[in-house]
Amino acid sequence: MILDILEFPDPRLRTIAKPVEQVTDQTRKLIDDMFETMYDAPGIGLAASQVNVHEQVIVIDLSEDRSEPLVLINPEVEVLAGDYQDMQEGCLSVPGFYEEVTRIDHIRVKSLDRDGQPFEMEVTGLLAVCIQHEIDHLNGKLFVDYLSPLKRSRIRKKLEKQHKIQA
Ligand code: QAP
Ligand code: CO
Repeated sequence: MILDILEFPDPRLRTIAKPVEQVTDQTRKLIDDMFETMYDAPGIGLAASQVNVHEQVIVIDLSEDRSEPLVLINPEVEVLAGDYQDMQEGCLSVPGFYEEVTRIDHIRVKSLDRDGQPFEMEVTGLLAVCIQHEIDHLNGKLFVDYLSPLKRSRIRKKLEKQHKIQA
């Protein structure tokens, strides 16, 4: 089932997500719907917050052919090196806007998988950026928060205008 994606500046995107207490069939249904929604968009990452479910669930697939689905439940990040990377970011909740954001390049992620089993991975590059972007969503944070207030308010005004037309 394709879910509706909340768009900036919807205040529901600012909700702090709760940890998943137990990974159940209901969690897996949410994950399946999130992948369907992300692949349909299409996008490379989606946090449950963006579909108005305020639980710590993330789906990511950086592959061209949708062959590398990655699920993160209750993710925790540890910074591994002090170096940074700048990358052009977009977001399904901020459609049509792309801006450079600076993030940590090298992290270790501890998480549960879709069966509730813990795993760890060390990541760099685009995957590291994407995981940090999605974890920000779980904390009510958006990539536009890293931009200047002027850039952010321009984006907000343009999207608000579009939302009025669509309404
Ligand atoms: C987050 O973003 C990300 O504006 C995932 O019109 C992005 O999947 C992490 C999308 C870049 C790292 C680098 C955006 C689709 C998809 C749009 C996405 C749009 C249609 C964004
Ligand atoms: Co996003």
